[in-house]
Parts: sequence; C-alpha cells; structure tokens
Amino acid sequence: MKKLVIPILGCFLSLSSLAQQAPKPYGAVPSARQLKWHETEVYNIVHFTPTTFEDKEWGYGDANPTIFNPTNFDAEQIVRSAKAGGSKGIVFVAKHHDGFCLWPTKTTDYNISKSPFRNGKGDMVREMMLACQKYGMKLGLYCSPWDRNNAAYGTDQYLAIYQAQLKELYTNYGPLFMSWHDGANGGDGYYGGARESRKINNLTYYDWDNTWQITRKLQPNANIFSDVGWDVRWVGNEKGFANETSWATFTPTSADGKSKGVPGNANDYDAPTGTRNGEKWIPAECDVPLRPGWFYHASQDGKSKTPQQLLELYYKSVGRGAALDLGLSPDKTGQLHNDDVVILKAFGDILRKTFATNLAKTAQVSATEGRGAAFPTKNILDNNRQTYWASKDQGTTPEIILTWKTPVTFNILSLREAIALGQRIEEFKLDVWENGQWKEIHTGTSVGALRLVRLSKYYSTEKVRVRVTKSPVAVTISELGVYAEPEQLVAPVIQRNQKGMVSIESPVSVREIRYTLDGSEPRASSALYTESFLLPQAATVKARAFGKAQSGPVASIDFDIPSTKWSIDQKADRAIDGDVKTIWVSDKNEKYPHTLTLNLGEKMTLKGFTYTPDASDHRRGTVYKYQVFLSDDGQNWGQAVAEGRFDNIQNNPLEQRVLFKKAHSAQYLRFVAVEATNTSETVANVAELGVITK
Ligand code: FUL
Ligand code: CA
Repeated sequence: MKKLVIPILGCFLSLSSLAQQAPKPYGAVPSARQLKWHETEVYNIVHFTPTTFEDKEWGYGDANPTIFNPTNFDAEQIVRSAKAGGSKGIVFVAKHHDGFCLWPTKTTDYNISKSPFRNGKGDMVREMMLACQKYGMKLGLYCSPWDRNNAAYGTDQYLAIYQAQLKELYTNYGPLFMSWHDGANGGDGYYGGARESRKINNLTYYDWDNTWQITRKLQPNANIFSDVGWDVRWVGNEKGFANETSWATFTPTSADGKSKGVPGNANDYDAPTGTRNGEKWIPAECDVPLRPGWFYHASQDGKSKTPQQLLELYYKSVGRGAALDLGLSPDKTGQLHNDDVVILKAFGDILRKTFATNLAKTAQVSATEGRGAAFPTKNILDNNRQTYWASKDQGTTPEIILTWKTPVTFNILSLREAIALGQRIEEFKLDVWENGQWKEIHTGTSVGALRLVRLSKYYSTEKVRVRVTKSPVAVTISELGVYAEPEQLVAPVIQRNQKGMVSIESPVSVREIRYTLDGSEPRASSALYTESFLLPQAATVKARAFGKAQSGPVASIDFDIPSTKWSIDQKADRAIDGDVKTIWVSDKNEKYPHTLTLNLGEKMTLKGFTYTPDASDHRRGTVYKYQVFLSDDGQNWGQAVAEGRFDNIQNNPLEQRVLFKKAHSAQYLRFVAVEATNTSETVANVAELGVITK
C-alpha cells in the first residue's frame, strides 16, 4: 500500500507547482567556470619584458637578458592600481613573442634567472601571484605560442617546449581564472641566432585540442581565451569594444570559414557581434591598452586614455555583456607611471560612484506576465545574479514598471538575464513617464550577462518602464538597475593644423581651459585658452579643464616642428595636414612599393620619422614594411637611413616613431611603403607622415 501512495503524492505536488517551474534553458549555456568569469567584468593584462627596455612592441627575441633590469619593480603597486581602477583580476604576460620567460623555467635559458633582476633569483610570475592574493584579485597568465627566441620554433620539437612551459605555469602558479593564448604566430625572429622567417601552419602546429587538455586538467577553473575560445573569444579588434548587438554565443571557424578555427586563423569578423544561436557559449573579451601601445614607451607619456575614454569603453564592452581587459604597461622602473595610476583611480572612482546607488531599489516594482511566486520581482533587486524574475512560457513580451513617489534623475539603465538559462532577449525598449504619458527613449537589442544603456542626457521621472519586445522564449531578468552618473571634468583635445594653429577643446562643457607650453602642469594661474593660437615651433602643449572646485585631467601633446613649410608629391597633402582623420591613399591602379617624397622647405637635422596609419574600421593598405631615404636636393638619395617593419600595426594602428641610427641633415625625406600588413592589398595609406627633430 505504502509503495503506491508515494508516487501519487509526488505526481500531485509536481502538478501544483508546474506554473512555477524554471524556464527551460535556451541554446548554448555557460559552464560554471564561465559564470565565474562573467562576474569578473574588468581585468588588466600586464606587459613587462625585455621588450619594455628595448622600447618596442614586439621583441625580436635577441635582447640580452641583462637589459631586463627594473630598478623598482613592485607587483603590489601594479595590482593595487588595477584594483583602484575597478579591476578584479590580472592577466600577466609570463612570456611574450620575444620568448623571454618571467619565471625561472627549465625549458629555456632565455629567462629571468639570466637577468640582473633580484640577482638572478627573481620570479616575477610568483610576485604577481602573491600581490594578487594579497589584494583579492584573480590571476590569469599569458604565454605566447610564438617564440622569436627559441631555436626550435617552427620545427616539430617546439610544441613539447611550449606545452612544458604551460605545465610549469599551471603547476607552480594559480589558481588561474584565465589562460590567455594570442593568435600572432610565425614570422621573422632571432630563433637561436638563425635570424630568419619561420612559417608554421597555425591550424595544426600547436595541436590546440590536446594542448588545452593540459589547461583543463591542471587548471580546471581557468577560462581559455583565444580567437576561438574555448571559453572566451577575442572581440576581433584591439579597440576595446564589442558591437552594439553582442551575443555570448559563437560558432568559431577558420578565417575562410572552411575548417575548425584556431588562434590566428579564425572568423574574427564575426567576433564583435558573436553568433545568434551559435553553437557554443563563448563570450567576448575586449582587450585594449590604457596607453597607446601594450608596452611602455616614454614617447607615449600623456597619451594614455582618459577616465572618460575608459568609461566609454566600459559601457561598450562590459555594458554589452563582454569583459574589458585593459592593458597596463609598467615603465622601466617596474611600476606603472603615475599618470596611469591617477587615471585608473579616477576611472574606478566614477564607476563606484555611478553604481553605488541603485535607484530601482526605492521604486515599487510591478511586472506583467510573471511566472509566479517562485520568480518574484524582488529577485531583480537582490544583487544576486542567480535569482531571477521570469515570464510565462507564452509571455515573451513582458514589461517591468518602476514607480517612485517623487521623481528620480538617471542616465543609466542596467539589465542582466539569468544567463545560466541562456541568452534569450533580442530586443527591448525603455520608456519614461513624461507629461502624463509614456515616452520611448531607447531601443536595445542583446542583453545576456549585462546590458548598460547610457543615455545621452539625464532624465527626471517618477516612472520607468522596460518592455521586452522580442524574445524567442520566456524572458528572465536576474538584475535591474537605474543609476545616475556623476558629472565630470574631462581632458581637453589638443590639435595643431598644417598652418601651425593649435586648438584646444573639451568634449563636455566646462567653465574654462588653461594651458602651458613649457611642459609644466597647467594651474589656475596658467594661460586661459580663448581661441586657437599659432605654434610655429616644437613644444609640449598641456591643457586642462577647471571646474568650480576642481580641475580635470591634463591633456598633453608633444609637437615637433609644424608642417607649415612642407610640400609633398602625389597630391598627398592629407598626409601632412596635422589631422589623423584625413588619409592619403595611393593610386588604386598602382602596386607596391608606393613612394611619397616630402620637401621640408629647408635643410634641417633629422633624428627620425613618424608614420601614422589610418585607424578607421574600413582601413585598407596599412603599411607594414617600410624604407626611408634622405636627400639634400630631392635628386640624389643614398642608402636607406631606416628600414624595417611596424610591429603589431594591424591590430593597433598608431603613430609609429622610428629613430635613425644617427641624426642626418636633409631637406627631403622619401617614405617607401614596401609591403602592406595584408599582402593581398595593393594600396598604401598614410594618415600622417612626420619628422623627429627634437
Ligand atoms: C596581441 C600581441 O601581438 C600584442 O603584442 C599584445 O600582446 C596583445 C595583447 O595581443 O596578439
Ligand atoms: Ca537577482
């Protein structure tokens, strides 16, 4: 008898609770490891190797280990500053493309024990790990597969070495939240003295399927990052943002879409958006350096992103369900430059202030289409991503309404789905109550782990409504927030045109801007900027906005001589007009090499030259290999005074500064674009061509 009763009772119970069952998962869903990663949101990749001391972006692999001699390395200063910048983790570059290992590895002599750092007894990976532990930060590691030092690179001996390095790292350090695998591989390098170009087949060379099994086995909680996952995908650019519509699901392939993708050979073009209903849950990481380059260069002092630029990146990465991996670059002392420390803190402070008060918590919340008492609306305000409110299976267009007794002022809406059940929402709308009726102020698309809507202005209202207007299945919302961002003073933008006129403008309205020309910090007593002025010589312009009680961050530009007297052939005036947004592109009927001849108008002493490529999304013909010749008369040119390659210019299209081996006196400079980053392109682009005289 007993045996019969139990199943009947069970059946009765499940019937009565049917309405309160959780929605069925939709599509690919995150693993527990990925759910943890989603909580990280902001972390920092740190580049500090002999390449820092060589003032390069890609070390060739031939630097003498003795140059790696930081006078004041302090992992805690780096980690503390990162944390002040809202970060929850560090991805430390344990080995970059130059092959130098920052831990005492047994796999190669090219490592930290051969450097003067801590008298050859140092282990920087360990110091970084301990600093992370001290400050409650997660640790991830980057170990470059491409190794320009290793003699075995390109042969079938190298994979075992790379795998052994990973094993050492996974065994001696951790626990790791990420294992970072970049896609740059193959090309020229030192290779144990061979100094040649070595090509590999990136589809097979690293045997990723087996190599990553090592990661899984030794560091089961490490999220594997690469162009194709397994856990986190590259967003496809180094600008730091995902597309407006951004899916955590992705179907990775090779670049031509024909085979399985691998790092360095993947459908990066799909990565900014991801794949709706893609095969796997592989959310995007947006990596971007705080300074122009990934490594520290003194010439880039003053060019770090401002807190406001970082905020924009934050809203376009974290706010689109991805993560922001902000690159930090210790200088030769082994610490972050104080400017960067200040910027990080200011950025973190604004984030903390913005999100300190969720105005939604003081509202009365109601929802249509609710799924019953097991999924109450209070779940969207409990700071817990696991608890959620859900609609009925048939109710795919629910609305959530917030009502306050007195109006609130806000400019940010935040939404999270219960992503353990998949990414569901495809479109939503935001309305505010204005003059006795609803006014639609925003339409959004994907939500996923997080969607931050940052409105162009502040709204004051007593009612806010979020309407989901498109979803294939029942909707889940795990958290909802309404916030007001504090008002800000931002760094002005300094520019000089071809006539030598300097203009200084602030992207937001400010009371006043003050500036200096002698390299000193602008103070309340410095010159007041009223209109553009002539700067006919080389000088450092620093400017800053002053508000009622405080002053904003300092903007600084190091101008060389102006191009006032210059002329150029090929109708390439756009290459010398001082404006990086105007671009010269070579004749499309001509093939490489492309040549530009610059007449400086008078003879002068030249220490080097600069090339700034087009940085726009649709750029073509970024120059990779170059040569430079000089002449007194524009007729006789000797040997090239500089030739080489612009490292990493494809991913990070910035001003390239090349110093000649010695200074030369000349009136004419000839820039030869020898090859594009993409060798199938026939054109070359030049946003700006300049000289270094200082
Ligand atoms: C890229 C590398 O080539 C850059 O040097 C840098 O390390 C960046 C984070 O990843 O693939
Ligand atoms: Ca919740």
